[in-house]
Amino acid sequence: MAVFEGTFTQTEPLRFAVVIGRFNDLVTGKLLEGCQDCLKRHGVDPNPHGNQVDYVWVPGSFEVPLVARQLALSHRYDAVICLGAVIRGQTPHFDYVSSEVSKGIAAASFQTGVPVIFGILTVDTMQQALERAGIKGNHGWDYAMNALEMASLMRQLRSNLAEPYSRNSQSLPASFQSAGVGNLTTESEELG
Ligand code: INI
Repeated sequence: MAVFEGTFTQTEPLRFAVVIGRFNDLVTGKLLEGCQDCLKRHGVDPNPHGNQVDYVWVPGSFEVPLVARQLALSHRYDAVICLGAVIRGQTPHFDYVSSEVSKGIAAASFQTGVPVIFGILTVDTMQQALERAGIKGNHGWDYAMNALEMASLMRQLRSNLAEPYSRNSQSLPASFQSAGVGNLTTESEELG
C-alpha cells in the first residue's frame, strides 16, 4: 500500500488561478501579496505575464465561487485560490455572504475535481482582518501553501490511481466493464 502526500518542491509544471474580491481590498490586496510571496519562494513565477499564474478580480466574495468554478472547469489549472474578506461589522448580511461563499467554493471543488482553496477571511472587525492579512501574519501565505500541497497531491493521485484501472477499461474483467468500474471520468469532464 502507499502514503500519498503533497510536496512543495517540483513546482515548475504547476499552474494556478487566483480569484480576488475587490470588496475590502485593503485586506484582500494584502492577502494577495502574501500569496504571491509564498508562490514565488516556492519556485512559482507569480508574474501575470508569465505562464504559471492567472488572476481574476471580482466585485466581492459572493461572486468568487462562480468564477472559481469556471476557471476550474477550464482544466488549465492545478488549483484555484480564492481570496476575500467578509467582515461582520460592515454588513447585516454577513451570514448570507459567508455562508454562500463557503458552500459555493466547496461545490466548485467537488464538481470539478480541482482543488479550490478557501482563502476567504470571515471575521468580526477590520482590525481582525488586518491582523490576519499582514499585521500579525498573512493568511495569504497559508492559502498558497495549501494550493501548492493540493496541486502536488492531486497530480500524484491522478498518476498513481489511474493504474491498473485506467481509463482504458479494456484491461478490466468483463463483469467490471459492464458495471462501469474503472471509468474514472470526473464530474468536471461530464459537465465540461
Ligand atoms: N463582500 C465581501 O467580500 N466582503 C464583505 O464584507 C461584504 N459586505 O460587507 O457586504 C461583501 N459584500 C459584497 C458581496 O460580496 C457582493 O459583491 C455583492 O452583494 C453583489 O453581489
